[in-house]
Amino acid sequence: MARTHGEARGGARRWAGWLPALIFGGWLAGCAAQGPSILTPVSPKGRAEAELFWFILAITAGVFILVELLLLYVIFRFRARDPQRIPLQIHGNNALEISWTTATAAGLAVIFAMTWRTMAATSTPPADAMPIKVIGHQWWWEFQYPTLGITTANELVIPAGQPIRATVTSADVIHSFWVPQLGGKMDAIPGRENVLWLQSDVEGTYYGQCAELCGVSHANMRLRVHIVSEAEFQRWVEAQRAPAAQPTEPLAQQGYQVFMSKACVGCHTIDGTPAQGKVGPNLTHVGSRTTIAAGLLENTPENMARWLDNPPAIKPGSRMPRLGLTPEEIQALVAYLSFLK
Ligand code: HEC
Ligand SMILES: [Cu+2]
Repeated sequence: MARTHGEARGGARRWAGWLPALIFGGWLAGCAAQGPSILTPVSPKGRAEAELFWFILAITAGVFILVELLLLYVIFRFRARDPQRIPLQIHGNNALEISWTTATAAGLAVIFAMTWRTMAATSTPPADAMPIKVIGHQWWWEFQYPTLGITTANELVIPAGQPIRATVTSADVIHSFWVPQLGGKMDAIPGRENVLWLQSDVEGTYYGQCAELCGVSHANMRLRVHIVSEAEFQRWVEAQRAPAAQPTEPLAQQGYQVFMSKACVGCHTIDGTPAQGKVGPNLTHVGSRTTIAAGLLENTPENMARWLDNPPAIKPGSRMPRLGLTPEEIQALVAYLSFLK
């Protein structure tokens, strides 16, 4: 009995020895992957926050190294050479205690001041910011551009260099809007509007993710931010403001009929048609998005067919139910939806 116990302990200890190596290795691998990390910021806000992170890391790493060096010094300098001897009994050392208390307080005061400064510099968007409304839904994102009259989903399009004043809220439970390279998270709380400054000079596509556990498909609630040139943004705005395309080919026309005769109209809006539902994403220009179902699937005809056939199989808990469509209806719907550029 005692032997097995001892062996188990020894085994655990052997593994514990490897743990730091595993964690450190995983951390290095994470850096190499260059994913959507707060350490590769592309926005003024993200850069300010990353600088603060490195600053605090430098201070705390300095403290760590100092403490470990002192510890090693004490271990070797004062180790018990004669186990029989009772060490010198002292009550304390006022000078030492006062100095390490004030040094710690001073260090924390510096960190507090730097954090305060960064928060003050990043919490309010510049005055010329363009407003965008961000609304979290289980399990997708709605984006409204009130000054442009555009409503879209899951993919934000922003011109490079243009500051955005995002007001973040939720239609159901608490979510959290997070695009790591653009800076901090912002809670999406029902009945409340939190303001977040978004901006980037670096064109490209950046990944985001809901960062607050919001139900079974929380991990499937993704988003993308496309930072594009001013000219490209103007083209996008024009296309988004145009009414929904009228299908011209027979299969797409048939798809239009299926859409308007099914439950789809109760949940989805397609501008310029009788479909005015507000439960799911606005589909007026769904064909212009690169993904569907909140970044889960590339927007291809095959994936669209898979989604329409059985949404909860792709996204557990999906608020779009399985509607029992026939393969013919699905093909017609796919033809119509990919028409809506
Ligand atoms: C009960 C409401 C409801 C009905 C009925 C419904 N949908 Fe949906 N639909 C949703 C919701 C909610 C989503 C968002 C799912 C998600 O990403 O979590 C969605 C997503 C979609 C998407 C993906 C959009 C995107 O940009 O990600 C398409 C396309 C779509 N629905 C088409 C249809 C069609 C076609 C019908 C009718 C056959 C239909 N829906 C019926 C609620 C509904
Ligand atoms: Cu969420």
